[in-house]
Amino acid sequence: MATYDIAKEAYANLGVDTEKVLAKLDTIPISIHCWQGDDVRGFEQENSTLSGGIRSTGNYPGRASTADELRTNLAKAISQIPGPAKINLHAIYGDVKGIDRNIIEPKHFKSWVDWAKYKKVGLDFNPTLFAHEKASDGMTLSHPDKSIRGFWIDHCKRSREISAYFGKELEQDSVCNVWIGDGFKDVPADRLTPRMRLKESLDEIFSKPISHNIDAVESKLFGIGVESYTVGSHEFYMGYAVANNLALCLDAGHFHPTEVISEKISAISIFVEKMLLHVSRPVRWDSDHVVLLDTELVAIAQEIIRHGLLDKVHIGLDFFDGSIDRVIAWVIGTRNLRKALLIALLEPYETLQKTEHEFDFTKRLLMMEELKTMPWQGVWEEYCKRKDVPVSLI
Ligand code: RNT
Ligand code: ZN
Repeated sequence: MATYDIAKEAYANLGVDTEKVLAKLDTIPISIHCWQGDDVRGFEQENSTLSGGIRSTGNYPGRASTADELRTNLAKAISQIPGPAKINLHAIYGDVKGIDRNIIEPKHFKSWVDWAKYKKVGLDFNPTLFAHEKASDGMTLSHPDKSIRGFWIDHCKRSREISAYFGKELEQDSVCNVWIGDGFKDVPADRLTPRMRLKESLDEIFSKPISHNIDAVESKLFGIGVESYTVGSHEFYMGYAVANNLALCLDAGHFHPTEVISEKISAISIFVEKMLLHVSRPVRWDSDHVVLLDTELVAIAQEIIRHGLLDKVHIGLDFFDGSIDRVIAWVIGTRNLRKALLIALLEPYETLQKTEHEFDFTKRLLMMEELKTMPWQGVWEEYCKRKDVPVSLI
């Protein structure tokens, strides 16, 4: 019997219809971050360096240095990744050589829109508030200097316009995610004022409603050089997102090492209309390692699927490893996320829920453990075949 037939029968015995699962899996877009392809450098100038508390390490050959190269490499990755994709761009990835960030326009991203139409992928966007002389104090939207804040406010406003342009052109809302690295290396005297300034800046950025665009805000615990205080903390943005009806972005690497975002999704989902995930992998800190098919990845997928949150949660990736083949890194990480979604969809959740409601914790544990060795690989193989991508990469 073919692998898929064996799997189909095994899941049918649990009341799970693998055909329905495959159809559902194929409706879930994954937003692939462009910045894995060039170690977060962008195309503003020849030799840009990364700053803002994040770091990419490694010098494996093949780093993209032009938008065309990056698109070629993304296309190579996509050809090995089954299922619908969006590409997540940062503002530094447009045709923006010599153009400062406060004056970027949709036209600087037309080449990406043309390509996205041709490749049948959606697009998402991020203003870039790091790796810039006006971010060199380690503060942007919370900077004490009004003119510096103004520069970044303009950048974010223009970013929303670009995101809306993506959404309109591609007939699929684009998520525009604001992340800043603002903070202090050492113990602050005043934790409040920068947060008040950030709130004011955000109020101005989001003052005008804009269609085809979903605004998201991303919190963080700390970054390199900003170990003691981050202005845009989790509490700050959770409050801000709830109060202003914005999407809250949870990055898997932005919490204390014993915290997991899978535990947060259900709670937050009750209070916000939209969420964005930056699926990443912290190793001891926010190191942005390539996403593995590990327990937490499956748990993240389970939280989305079990609670029917697909309409609420936009799923994106965020890792950057320059020490291995950058294209394969995309392929491994994105396939892993798709596999996790498949595993979650194949779960007989209603049965699990029922055992729990009946306080039958023995059966719940037994089932959860048995499910781990169910033949989901057979269904994955079938999905890859149907999507015309390689089943095995080795
Ligand atoms: C940084 C944040 C942010 C960035 C990207 C490049 O810690 O995770 O999302 O990784 O914007
Ligand atoms: Zn992130």
